[in-house]
Amino acid sequence: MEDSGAMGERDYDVAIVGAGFAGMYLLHRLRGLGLRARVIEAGGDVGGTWYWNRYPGARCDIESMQYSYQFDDALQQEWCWSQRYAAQPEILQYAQHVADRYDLRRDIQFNTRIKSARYDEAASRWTLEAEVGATIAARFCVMATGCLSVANWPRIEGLKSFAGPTYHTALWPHEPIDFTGQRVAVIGTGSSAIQSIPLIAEQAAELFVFQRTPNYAIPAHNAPLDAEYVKDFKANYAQIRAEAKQTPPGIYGRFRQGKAMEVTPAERQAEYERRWADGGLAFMGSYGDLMFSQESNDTVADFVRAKIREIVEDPELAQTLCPGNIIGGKRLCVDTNYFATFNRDNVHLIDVREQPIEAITATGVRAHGRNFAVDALVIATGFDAMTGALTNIDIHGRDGDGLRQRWAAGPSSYLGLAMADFPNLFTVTGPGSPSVFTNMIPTIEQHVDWIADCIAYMRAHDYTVIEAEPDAQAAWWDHVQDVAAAGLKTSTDSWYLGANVEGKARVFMPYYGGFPDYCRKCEEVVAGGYAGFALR
Ligand code: NA7
Repeated sequence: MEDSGAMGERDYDVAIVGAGFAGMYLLHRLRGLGLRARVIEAGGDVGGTWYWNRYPGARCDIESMQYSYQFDDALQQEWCWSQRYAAQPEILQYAQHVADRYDLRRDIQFNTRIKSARYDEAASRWTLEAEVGATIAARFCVMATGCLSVANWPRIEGLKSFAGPTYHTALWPHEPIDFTGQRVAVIGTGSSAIQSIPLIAEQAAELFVFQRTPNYAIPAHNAPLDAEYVKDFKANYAQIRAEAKQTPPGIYGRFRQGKAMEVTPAERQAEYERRWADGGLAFMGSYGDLMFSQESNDTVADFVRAKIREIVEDPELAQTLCPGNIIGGKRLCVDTNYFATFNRDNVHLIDVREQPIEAITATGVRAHGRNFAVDALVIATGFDAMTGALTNIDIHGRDGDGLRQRWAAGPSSYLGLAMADFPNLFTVTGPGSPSVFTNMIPTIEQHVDWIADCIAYMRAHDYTVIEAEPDAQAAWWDHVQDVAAAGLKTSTDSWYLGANVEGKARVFMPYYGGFPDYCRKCEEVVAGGYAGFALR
């Protein structure tokens, strides 16, 4: 693929935004094709969401042996995970190891946040402009900007007036924060709060947890990895990875197809007990219909509520911690000592469901008519998920229409990979991709391979422009909505629906049809000569 050279060193075949797991692997693949690619990254190093999310207890909820690249067997054989679920520092070290091993950093520009991307139709090129300094141009632009990368700040009066330090879990400082002897408030009880609260509680003098919606959490039973288990896993990696690709979440594990109501209550109880003892997200793999039948879902939700009542000593407190909505509507959490933490004398739960937080004051959080005085504020209110990182950039396609305007009433995308009227622009795990319902790294690899293969195909066939066709995009998006509506997922307010961000359109964004069906569709598109895409 030729380069015009008009912009000298700043003109590339492919501009990649983001140096998380997607951007890193894409750079590696494109180099292998002999293409000139440049990655622009807002952070100071690689790692994406794992670079920013450094709050205490930050940990992946997918087991380490599977939350890793598989594109190079030597890499997966040599890397040694220490625990069943790796903590953020170890995942970041892994990302850094990959950057070193493949010498990626020489083509990554760090500390540079892209503010706009514009397509010039006459030149068939994208121009990307950074907030400060750099402008680069490239034939293709790939947004490898992640699904959970833009912090969501709550709109609470007086948030900026707090005199002490305010920490957002998604933008945690790089130096360790010591809460010893402090009074701390945590706002939110999603995954980030559930992971950090037990550790903050061990340090803080008093911890006030402001809960709007209680969440389900399954114990992680995290532990150091057994050497024999790792050896065996590594010896069978290829087989395990292949089997994982055949399961809906793309995760190797026990996912049963049967219906919960087809077995006796005693059998169900035994199955849930076994899975509770095993721990982790595979808990929801007990039966195939848990996310499709209210009756089945009730059985598993009741089971978890009973566990919460067993763990939490004060019955009234336990009741406040028991979620009432379906289990799995919001993303299920995986915890270590979360519910037990509420048995501590220094931990206080404030239910702000009926009476929302009134304001943040200079000295604390005002709720229920009183001021909870604290020394530090932890905001654990999540992300502008799936679309935030894309709409934060002013992206303009062929006819100058901006993505922000296009998506004002909700996103639409062909396969989560490309959008009509945005030629030569790809997204990795964009809306409409199975992304967050799957093991992200293998899904990222699949998307990156698809994009790299597509660019190679275009080069081989002398095409310079590719663009999703509006009809194909609309059909895929209808399918994404139909699949979601067929189950229980849409019945709960969640970030999958954009419900967590005030003013955001409520549209179900990830594809819930499972990884195998998604991959099949992508393969059919390729086999059909990039069916649903216009190539010029
Ligand atoms: P989440 O899961 O979006 O959780 C955010 C939490 O913050 C949730 O409990 C919210 O309650 C709560 N929240 C948001 N705004 C407020 C206000 N104004 N007052 C009180 N509480 C509020 O974000 P996480 O960072 O924990 O996790 C995101 C994903 O990262 C997670 O699912 C994993 O995939 C990794 P709500 O439920 O909206 O009532």
